[in-house]
Order: sequence, then structure tokens, then C-alpha cells
Amino acid sequence: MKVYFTEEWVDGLMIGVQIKSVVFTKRTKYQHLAIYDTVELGRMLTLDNVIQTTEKYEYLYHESIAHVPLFSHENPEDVLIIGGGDGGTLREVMRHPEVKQAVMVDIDGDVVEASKKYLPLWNTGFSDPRATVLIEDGLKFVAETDRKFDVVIVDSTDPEGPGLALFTPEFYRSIAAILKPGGIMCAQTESPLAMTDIVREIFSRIAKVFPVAKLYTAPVPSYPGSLWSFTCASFGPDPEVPLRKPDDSWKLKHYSPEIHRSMFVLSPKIKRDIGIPYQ
Ligand code: SPD
Repeated sequence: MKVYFTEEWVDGLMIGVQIKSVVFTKRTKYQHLAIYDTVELGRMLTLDNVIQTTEKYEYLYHESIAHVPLFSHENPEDVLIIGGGDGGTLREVMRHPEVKQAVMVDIDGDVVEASKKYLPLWNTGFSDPRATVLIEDGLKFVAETDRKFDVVIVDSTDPEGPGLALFTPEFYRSIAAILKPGGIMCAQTESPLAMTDIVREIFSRIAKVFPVAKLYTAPVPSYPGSLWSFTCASFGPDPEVPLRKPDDSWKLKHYSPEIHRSMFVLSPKIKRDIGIPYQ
């Protein structure tokens, strides 16, 4: 018998992923966590029945959310990741030799522990001596910390449940306050094809706080719409321009300086739908 995990992407449209086995499940303090082995997507982590990361496609998301802000910053020594409990973003951040300290703040310690144990492809950054993992509320951390960062990456869940607070104007204002001069924020900002109204609202909130706010996209076939957006924002630096390039030894699968620039090229429809004010 074939067993499928299903996720309703939008009203009237569902994705089904055939499951080989259930690796781990837990109702944590915040959400329902599940890790599966699947027929087509390899290992897969879901939270509240929403696919967060899959072995087959995780590189598209994590290389895009990490390397765009890091390569467009002059010297990213101090990096903050809010969310990112599976470890994929931390893994990509730790590839950069410029990074002296990376702090990852995730609200759900169970997600971090399960990822360390069951997601070997994602978890290599956790053991890097430059990395510190804090199990705390990201909204509270950015509002209260005295530390300043060169790059802040918001690798959140969708704007529902525990993730909702990480899309508020208050949160973006707190991030603006903890960026060093020349700093860059990068947030995952949902699907411009499947969730147009939500992306439009999130982008407008970010653009009200930061004078430079640029949306870019990457294909992520396991997420609604199969095209995902990220928004980089700053008080000066242009996130479209890569200042360095990855070492060949990193063996990246998606990111390159050419892809970096191309990710900011948006279709006329996406620009119109989201209200992108630049060419
Ligand atoms: N619809 C799911 C969006 C998930 C975005 N965050 C994924 C976290 C991967 N590190």
C-alpha cells in the first residue's frame, strides 16, 4: 500500500509525497514535528504538516538565503540566523571564512535536537566552533540583544503559529536596530506565485523600514508555487551585487555569482503583483 504525506498548498491544490518510513515524530511545545524518509524527496522535515526541508531540494533554498546576503556584504564577520532549526542555513553560513561568529536563535529546541540527530546532510554547521545556538524567541532576542551583526538572516516558517511574529513591522525594526553600519538583512518571504497578497504585504513592511529592499527568487519545487522569494534589505549596500565568489571546493549546486544577479530578475507579473517599485 502506498502511503502519502499531503500538504494543502492553497485552497484547491495539494501536494502528495510518498512516504517510505516515519523516522521521528514529536509534539513539541510549539508545533508538530515529523521527519520522514520519502520515495522521491529523500529525508524530509515537516512542522505542523508543512514541508520545511527535503533532501532533494534543500540546497536551492539554503544556498539562496545564505550566500546572497553574505556575498554582497563587504566583510560579514558577525552573522545572526533567526529560525533555521534544521541547520541548513547555518551549514551554508559556516562555509564563509570571513564569518568569525554565527549565532542561531530558534524557538524550538526539539527541532534543533532532532535535526542534529536525524538530518546529517543539514547538521554540519552545528559543530563549527564559530557557531552558537540559542533556544530562545527570536523576536525577543532581536528586541533585547546588545550585540550588533553584519548580516541577519530570517529563516522562518510560514507566517502562521510560531512563525507569525517573524513577519511583523516591529520585528523588522528591531533587526534594523541591531545591524552594524553596512549591514544586510535577508528574510524568506514566501511564494510570489502562490501567495501573492502575503508576499506583497511582507515586502511592503520591509520596504517601510529599510531604504534598500530587494526581492529575489529561487526555484524550490517542494514549496507552494515551486518558486520561493527572499528579500534582502539594507541602509546602503546593494544586495544584487556579489563582492566575492564561492570557492570551487564548496561544490555548491545552485549559487554562483551569475545566479546571484539573475535571482533579482523578476517577471513583469511578479513586479506588478508584489508592487516592486524598481526596474
Ligand atoms: N512553506 C514552507 C516554507 C518554509 C520556509 N523555511 C524553511 C526552513 C528551512 N531551513
